[in-house]
Amino acid sequence: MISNDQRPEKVILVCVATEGSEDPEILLDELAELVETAGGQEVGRVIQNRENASPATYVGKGKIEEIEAYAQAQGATGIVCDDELSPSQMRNLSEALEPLRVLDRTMVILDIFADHASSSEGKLEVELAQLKYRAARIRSLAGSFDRQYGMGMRGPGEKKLETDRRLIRDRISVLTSELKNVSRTRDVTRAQRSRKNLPLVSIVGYTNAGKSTLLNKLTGSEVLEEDKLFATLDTTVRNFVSQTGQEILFSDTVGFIRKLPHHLVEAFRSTLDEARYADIILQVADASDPEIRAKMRVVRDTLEKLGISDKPVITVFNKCDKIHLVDLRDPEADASIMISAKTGEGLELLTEQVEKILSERRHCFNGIIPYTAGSLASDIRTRGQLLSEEYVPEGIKISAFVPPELAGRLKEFED
Ligand SMILES: Nc1nc2c(ncn2[C@@H]2O[C@H](COP(=O)(O)OP(=O)(O)OP(=O)(O)O)[C@@H](O)[C@H]2O)c(=O)[nH]1
Ligand SMILES: [Mg+2]
Repeated sequence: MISNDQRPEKVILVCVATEGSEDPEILLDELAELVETAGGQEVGRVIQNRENASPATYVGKGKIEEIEAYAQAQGATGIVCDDELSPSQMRNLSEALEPLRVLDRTMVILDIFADHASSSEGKLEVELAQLKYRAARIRSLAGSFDRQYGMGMRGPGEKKLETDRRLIRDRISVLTSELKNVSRTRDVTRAQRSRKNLPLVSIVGYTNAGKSTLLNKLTGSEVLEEDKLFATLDTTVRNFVSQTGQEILFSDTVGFIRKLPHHLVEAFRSTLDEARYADIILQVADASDPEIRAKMRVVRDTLEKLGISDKPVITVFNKCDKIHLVDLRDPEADASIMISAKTGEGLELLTEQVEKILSERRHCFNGIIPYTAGSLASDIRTRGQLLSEEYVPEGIKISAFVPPELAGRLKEFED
C-alpha cells in the first residue's frame, strides 16, 4: 500500500500531540521506522499541539494548508498520520488534501504484517484485520479509488459500494470460520503438549527487543531474527533442557507496539493468547533503548488488555553488551536479569531463575498413593510432571512435580 510501484512512496509524517501524550518526536521516530519497514520514506514531519485531535479532519483546518504546501515543497506523494483515523477523518482529509494519499499508522502496520505473514494462520489473521479495517472505511477508500481511475459517478458508484460491502462481509465470514478451524488444530497441538505436562515459558516484549534471538540462543532453533519491526508473526514453541535435566518449553511470538491496531489484536487473538497458557511470562526489554520504560509500560498494558496479568514475570534486560553500566530493575517483575541474547551473557542466571520460579509454583511430591485413591495418581499423571512411579504393596510410589492445589490434596500421602 505504501509503494504502488518500485519507487518508495515519499510521505510526510503527521502527529497531533495532546496534553500528557508522549514526546511527539519520539512517536514520529517510531512511525518513521514503521514507514521504512513498509517500504516508504519519510520526507518531513508536521506536529500540531492541540487539546484533542479534530474529529473531522484529525489536524485543524489551518494545519491542512500547511501540510499541503509542505508536501509540495518536499515532493511528497502522501501523508501518514500517527493515529488510526476514523472513517470520516480519513474521508475529509483525503478530500482536502487531494491528490495526496492519506494513510494512517494502522494501514502501515497492517502492510508490514501482510508482508511478513508466512504461516497460513498468520495470513488469515492479517487478511481478516485488513478487511475489518477496510469495511468501516469502504466509502472513503472507494472515493480515492474512484478519483484515481476517473470514475465516481454517483449511481454506479453507490451500486459498486454495495457490492463491495457485501463481498467484504462474505469474505470476513469465510475467514472467520477458517481461522476457527486453524485455532482448533492449535488447541489439539496445545493439548498434546500439555499432556506431557512440560512447563511453558512465554517470551513477550516490544517488537525488536530480541525475543527471537533469545529463543534461538536458548534452544538452538532458527527463528528469523532481524533488525526490523515485526520480523516474527507466528508462534514458535521450542524445547529446552536445563542443566538439572528439567525440560521446559519456550515460546516466541508476535511483538507488541504502541497503539497496536485494535483489529490486529482481535485477529491475532489466538496467536497472542498463547501467553495465557504460560507458567511464566518472560518479558524481554531492550536495555540499550532510551525508550525502554515507555515500551515496557506498553507491554504490561497489552498483557493486561489480553487478560494475562496474573502470572509470574521475569524481566530480562537484553542487549546489555551494547551498554556500559548499571543494573536495571523492574519493580513490577518477580525477577530482573541483565542478559545479552547475542553473546549468551546472563542466560545461565536466567534459566536458574526460571527453574526456581517453576519449582516454587510446582510442588515436588514424594509419597505412596494407596490403590484405593487411584484417581489421585491419575490426576498427578495428567496435571503434574511425573518423575518416577513404582507399584509397591501399599500403593503407587510416586515422585512428581505437581501444581500447588493438587499438592494440597496429596499432603496426607507425602513421605
Ligand atoms: N547487540 C545486541 N543485539 C541484539 C541482541 N539481541 C537481539 N539483538 C538484535 O536485535 C534485533 C532484533 O532481534 P529479534 O530477535 O529479531 O527481535 P524480536 O523481539 O524477535 O523482534 P520482532 O520479531 O520483530 O518483534 C536483531 O538485529 C538482533 O540481532 C543482543 O543481546 N545484543
Ligand atoms: Mg522475533
